[in-house]
Amino acid sequence: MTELSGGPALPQERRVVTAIPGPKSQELMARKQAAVAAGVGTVMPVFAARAGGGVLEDVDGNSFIDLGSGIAVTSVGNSAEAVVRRAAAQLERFTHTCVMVTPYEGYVEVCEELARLTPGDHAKRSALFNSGAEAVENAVKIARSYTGRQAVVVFDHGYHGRTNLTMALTAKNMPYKQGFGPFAPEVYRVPVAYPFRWPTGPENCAEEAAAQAIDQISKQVGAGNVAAIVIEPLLGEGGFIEPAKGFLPRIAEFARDNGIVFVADEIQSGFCRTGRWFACEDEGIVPDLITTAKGIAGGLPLAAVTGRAEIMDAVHSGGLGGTYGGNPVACAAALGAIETMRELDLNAKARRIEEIMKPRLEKMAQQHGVIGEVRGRGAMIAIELVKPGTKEPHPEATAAVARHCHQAGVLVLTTGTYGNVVRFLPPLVIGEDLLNEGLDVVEEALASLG
Ligand code: PLZ
Repeated sequence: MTELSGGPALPQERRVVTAIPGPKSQELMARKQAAVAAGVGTVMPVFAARAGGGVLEDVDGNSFIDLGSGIAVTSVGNSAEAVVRRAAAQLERFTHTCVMVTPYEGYVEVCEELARLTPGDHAKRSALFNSGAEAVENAVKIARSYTGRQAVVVFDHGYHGRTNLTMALTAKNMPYKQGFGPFAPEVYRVPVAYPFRWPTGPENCAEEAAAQAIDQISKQVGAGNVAAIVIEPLLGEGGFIEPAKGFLPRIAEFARDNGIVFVADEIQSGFCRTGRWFACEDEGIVPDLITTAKGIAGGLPLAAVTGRAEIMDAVHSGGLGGTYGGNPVACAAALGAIETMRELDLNAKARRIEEIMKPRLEKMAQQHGVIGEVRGRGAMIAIELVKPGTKEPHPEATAAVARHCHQAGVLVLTTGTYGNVVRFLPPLVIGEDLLNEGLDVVEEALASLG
């Protein structure tokens, strides 16, 4: 396990030594309430002290099995050796110049890696930013500049960020949009192929959803007005929805036929998370533009837009930028994260995690009617909870399962438009024993629902 964890030599164990939250966390939480804006919520009320490999230790000495990776970020583990080594070396050399003032090699190296790793062997260019939302915004800017068109098409259950434009692109109102409008115009939402909830059943889902989406785009927006179609190949915040097979290729084909820039938002699903460098590879999709963030830099803030050279280069010089985009320390960390992914073959590790998790969760689904569906790929796996015998979402049971896990020393996250999905995003370097122990606790949590 230690050979995989890379991070600080933290005991790779679950250990609950106080009530959750413990006294030190409670004290800090009181300070948080007095100093931090109420809008900045918290999933689990404990404060972090250290993290590495598959665990997160809190300030009271509790050690949690990490099945969240800070929302799919620390795929290489927290403070992974190569990330720390490279970032620390860069910190000593210089912390910032601003790439628009004085460029540096690390920025170029990250863009070279992105050209190698993203799907397609066409000429590519990249631009780096600080957050996923910023990358998505820039993908839209680039697509508009290239096409000379304005409309952007997104999908039911999609999530793309919290800035003004990306709030418009995001489907779910609470908590992301409520009270924050007006939103950016020229954004159109169409159906996505969500097999579990498709009215006529999963068999017809891909074909019918694609037909509806294409019909709406053609009739309501006009294909010739659309600059970009933006989609997550595996939808994250919407509930780990895998669009029915065939849907994505059909939409990509429609985009190609109509001169629309096809943007894959792989901010959550990218960089080995689903057992491939990018989730869209599973259906052989080559996006025109791809947005990445989260897993790319082992925990430091970095995001990118990568795509066809002719599209990326359509923007005038000076049209893309930002003071911190592609910060040198974040770039060094990204090179360390990518090195770790290659060296430890984290794609294989993600597939192995699926092999362990899926059969166990399927078995739990047979025993507990509350699990409506087990889905996902690689280390991006979820259970959708329903009122047993129905497809009615069960957010209360979902919250109860998460709470039980937290109290027992397992960090899990929930997700979904209906708040009824428990999602698992372990660091890809997690030890198998630890992962299995985490699943034991999930099983106890389900059993405790009665
Ligand atoms: N696109 C597909 O998953 C971020 C959101 C957490 P940022 N997902 C986690 C929260 O509640 O704010 C995400 C994503 C996809 C874009 C984003 C946005 O990335 O780095 O959070 O801006």
